Amino acid sequence: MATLKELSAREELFSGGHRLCAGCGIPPIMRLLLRSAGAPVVATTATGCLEVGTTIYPYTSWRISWIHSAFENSAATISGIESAYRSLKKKGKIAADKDIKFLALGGDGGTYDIGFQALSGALERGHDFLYVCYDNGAYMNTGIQRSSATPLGSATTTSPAGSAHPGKGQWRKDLTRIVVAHNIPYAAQASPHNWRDLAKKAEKAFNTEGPTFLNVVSPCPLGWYSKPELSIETAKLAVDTCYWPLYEVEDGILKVNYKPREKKPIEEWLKLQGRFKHLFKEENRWLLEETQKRIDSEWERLLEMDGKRVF
Ligand SMILES: Cc1ncc(C[n+]2csc(CCOP(=O)(O)OP(=O)(O)O)c2C)c(N)n1
Repeated sequence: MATLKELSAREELFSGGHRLCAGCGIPPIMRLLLRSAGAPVVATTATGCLEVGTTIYPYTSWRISWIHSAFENSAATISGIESAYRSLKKKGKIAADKDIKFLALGGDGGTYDIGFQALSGALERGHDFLYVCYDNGAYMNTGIQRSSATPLGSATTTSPAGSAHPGKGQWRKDLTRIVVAHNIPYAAQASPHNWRDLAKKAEKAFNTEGPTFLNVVSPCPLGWYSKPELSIETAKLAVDTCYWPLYEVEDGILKVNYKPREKKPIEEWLKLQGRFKHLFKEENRWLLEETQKRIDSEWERLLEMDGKRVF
């Protein structure tokens, strides 16, 4: 893996001056991703904060070839590009030794929900690309609507917390597990607070032939009602509470990449975020307990699978 010195000496391909919010998790994820590719990258981005915040005409933050796809088809767009690349190579119109990496990007709405069909199809067809989902846990760009990635009990504009409901009523979809079930050569979960782990996974994914996938937790001060200056700490707590375990599945073998020495109670992560404020009221205590129980059992299950073949 490239060292920190090497990574920092590489060209900055995601420029500053974009309009993403202060404290948004997306920019550090993108900067590290593009630095980790080690080759030219062609990227597609689904409609969402990343696309809207980086391409306000006539400006762009992208110092690479970049295409805005529709909300639902980032993976289909990259499939077409990658197929064209293979065909041009075959025809000798692109040099055989030329190495270009293909990257599809989307938020959780564009990946877990509306873009899922395109993603699943591209994984099944076996295109050579990396898909990265930045998971900020709601449709943030259009006003904080709940997605299937939104945590249980979270208040969003379409799952408001009040006397009738204590926020979202369902557990989040486990997209990483669903992607793993496509039997692709590499899939992992990462977080921007752990740059080494994220860069290593990005490098591995870019250098693996076939479809690869990274699900990266992405703090969102706007929708999480959290302090921008605490974003990285909030991401770290998502991992230290085991809400967002860092693990990878490589050629079918699962590996837990980080086991907190002291697993923190989920309340520590929740209390930094206004979207969970109502959970600390006495009448909603049961939801906190239910959340903790579910996290504990999912973490235990993951530890049981550590080092084992999962497909
Ligand atoms: C077919 C379609 N439906 C709805 C929209 C409106 N829309 C654009 S972005 C977006 C939300 C994106 O959410 P997510 O993928 O989670 O990314 P984020 O905004 O959080 O970055 C929605 C609903 C659209 N562009 N196209």
